[in-house]
Amino acid sequence: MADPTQLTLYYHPLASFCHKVLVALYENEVGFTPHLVDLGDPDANAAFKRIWPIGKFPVLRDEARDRTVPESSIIIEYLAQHYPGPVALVPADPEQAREARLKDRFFDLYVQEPMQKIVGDKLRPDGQHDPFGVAQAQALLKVAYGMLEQTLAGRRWAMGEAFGIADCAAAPALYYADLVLPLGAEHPQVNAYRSRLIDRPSFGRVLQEAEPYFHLFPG
Ligand SMILES: N[C@@H](CCC(=O)N[C@@H](CS)C(=O)NCC(=O)O)C(=O)O
Repeated sequence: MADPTQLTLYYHPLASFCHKVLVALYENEVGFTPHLVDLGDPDANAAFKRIWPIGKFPVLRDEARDRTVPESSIIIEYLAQHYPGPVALVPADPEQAREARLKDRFFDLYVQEPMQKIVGDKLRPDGQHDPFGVAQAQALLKVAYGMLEQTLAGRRWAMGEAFGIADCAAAPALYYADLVLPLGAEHPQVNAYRSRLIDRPSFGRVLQEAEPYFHLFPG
């Protein structure tokens, strides 16, 4: 297990892209120090932007290697490379690895990002909403749901029997997407996959830790 003092995760317990990395950390029981960033606090916000000026979390800081690693997929690649465990987050086989990365991108770009757009719009002040953008996001999510309904048929996890990076991405993406655009009865495969993700102990722990903050989730 990694020395928890050498890895610091800048994150927020409610943030879906942070959930993705937390699942990866918990899967392999990698020790780390959680650093909760309150972006609403000007000092904390400024301090975080000195680490990663883009200002989006998660960001992993590895003191042992003197590396600052932003972007959830890159963090998971980094963990797979430097802090491996029983769960191979990225498959060893290059063809399988490419496929897993595509699925990771799919969940980020076509499920999580449209979900964020819909949620983000609820947080906008009156007069600043973007109904056209929200409708586009809903349409994209529906296409993604339909594609997943096909690709998940007969699979326990995104890549088959082995849990990995794509499932880390899928867990928060589908958890929240269903809240803003319900999967409904027409997506039984995706619904069942989402339930399996929620039952996975690593994601269950993430949801439990997010519980005290759920009242901040709009709607
Ligand atoms: N591409 C980034 C996206 C990260 C992201 O969007 N993080 C959200 C939280 S889930 C965030 O930091 N939002 C705060 C903001 O945009 O101000 C990743 O994969 O890590």
